[in-house]
Amino acid sequence: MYRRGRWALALGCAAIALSATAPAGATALFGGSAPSTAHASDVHPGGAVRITEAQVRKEVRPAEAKTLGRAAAERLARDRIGLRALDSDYPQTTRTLRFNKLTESQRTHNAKFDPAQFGKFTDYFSSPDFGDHVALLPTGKILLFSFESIEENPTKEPAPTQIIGKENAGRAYVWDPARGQGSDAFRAVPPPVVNMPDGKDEPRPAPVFCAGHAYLPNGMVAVFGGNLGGNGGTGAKLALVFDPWTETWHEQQDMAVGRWYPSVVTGADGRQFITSGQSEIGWGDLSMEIERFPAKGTPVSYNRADAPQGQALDQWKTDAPYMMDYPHLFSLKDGLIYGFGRNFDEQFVFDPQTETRRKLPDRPDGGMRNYGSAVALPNGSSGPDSVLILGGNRNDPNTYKFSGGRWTKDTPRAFGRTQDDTLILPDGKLFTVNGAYDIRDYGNGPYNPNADLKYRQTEQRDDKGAWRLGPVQRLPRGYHSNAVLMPDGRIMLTGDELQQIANNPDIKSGMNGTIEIYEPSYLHQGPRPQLSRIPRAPRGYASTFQVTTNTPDRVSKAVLVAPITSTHSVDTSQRRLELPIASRDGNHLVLRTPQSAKDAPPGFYMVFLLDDKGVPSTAQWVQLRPGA
Ligand SMILES: [Cu+2]
Repeated sequence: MYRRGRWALALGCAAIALSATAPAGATALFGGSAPSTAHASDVHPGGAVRITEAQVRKEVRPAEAKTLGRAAAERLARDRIGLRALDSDYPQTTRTLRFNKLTESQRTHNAKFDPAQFGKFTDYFSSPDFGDHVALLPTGKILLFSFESIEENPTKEPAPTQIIGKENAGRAYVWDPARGQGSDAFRAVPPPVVNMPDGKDEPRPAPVFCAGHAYLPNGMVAVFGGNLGGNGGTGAKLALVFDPWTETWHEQQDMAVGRWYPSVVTGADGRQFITSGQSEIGWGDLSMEIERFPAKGTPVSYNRADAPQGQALDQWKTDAPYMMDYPHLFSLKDGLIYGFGRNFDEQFVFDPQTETRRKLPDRPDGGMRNYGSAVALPNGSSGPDSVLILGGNRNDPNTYKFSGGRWTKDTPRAFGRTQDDTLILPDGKLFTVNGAYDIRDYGNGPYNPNADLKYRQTEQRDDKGAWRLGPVQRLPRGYHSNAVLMPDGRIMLTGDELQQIANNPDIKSGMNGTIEIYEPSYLHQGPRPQLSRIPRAPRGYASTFQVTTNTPDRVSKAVLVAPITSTHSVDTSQRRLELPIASRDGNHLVLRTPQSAKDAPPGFYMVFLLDDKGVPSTAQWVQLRPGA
């Protein structure tokens, strides 16, 4: 029935006349690769679908009228007319042509890259979700969530951000890579049905998109905020937990304030630090309160059988005065929470013990950064003490490092990009994918899916900090794009509903998202070390544990890599630590765990064994838990 909902919604917008301007996509297909300087600002408003009684009479199928009754047959007839109207609003041929062209240009461009040097894009397949929010689960599966789009025309806004009522709903799926790439590899795990406080009394799957998220120490994913609807982005108070072990959602008590575009990080104490986001009043009114989950008096759950249910949050004594949403939060090795705001002068450090904050020096770029990537840099066997701010300014290729209380300019990338994602690979190198010119702008004006193709280029940073461009991804992916390092060492790309809608060769298939797989160069450099066994029980800090390998001669390092949960280029969980090898005995290696929860907050981590070139094994999971 959701199809009906979608065109009926377009009908609901009938007061808005069709724009007199031709849709942007129709004429400028595959234009030059240089970004247009004349930046179109005409956003094409939603079109009207007007259906006359005569049209309905003509469309009604006598067989349907006979078996279902006249009223039902008329409803179906209206649906068909409505869907055709939406189709004609943006031709399928344009989507197919653009997709074919991207496929072909990817093939040609990537032919020159040696996979052993640059890695290789291997797979591209349909997904039932856009993947605007992702979380690698400690089961090896990947949680994808977003919303039902309200548009199949990529020159219009596809997200129900401005919708108040039942069309403003969330959706979620789990992809199991072990089951391959067909539709049965995905399982629908819809968010719990809630009745949003929007005055509509229209219960629907919780609109948990444009929220913030982080892992709980028991491997679950806590999601805070979402879309209340309207006014340019209005925050919901939702607090939900996704249990990967049972693949079920659990509602918690509401937050004190609404949050649309908040950030969340898990601290050394295993609790979530939640701040920022547009408030319940809407865009421009930010929620500066800092909330904590669970509340101070509630014990943190380390047990995978204990899904929090109806737990309360509480508030810090201080607040976080960010004027821009989605700040980058990191819990660094001193146990403090660092919050790097998008404005240059909104850099703070927060102390979970004293619930106080302190201002950090201004970021030297002296400006505002759009959504863009940031990572906590690997620091040997210690937790990270430095952060690299990368994306967010299309005019600034520089990267900025915060370390030891001060900023330095770090090695530049080839060009500036926003909406990018940067991953820490098991070998410690950084890898950037995705990116765009601006929000829903790929270089040729807003809501024009024809992209400046330079943003499809991946870019990799070596041990010395030097960047080099690599193979191109299939789709341009900007706003709402994501990338995930998988336990087998491959990288999954997804997200950006506008591009996924714009390039769907079959928009009526019911699969309106896509996933791309990239194999880093380390998967093309011969045999890999093997990690055969790891203890299942949680491990404590400053202790040791034994792993088994069939390739002891090929193991020179062991590393701990945190899983990724990300959205809007914000990923607060990524970190990589070496696990020193304490001793070796045949096929057995004894590994040392991190010194304290400040180095690596409690939770589930991937353990990779590496050879001397940095080629990783497939990972296995270990849970770090204080006192275990
Ligand atoms: Cu968003």
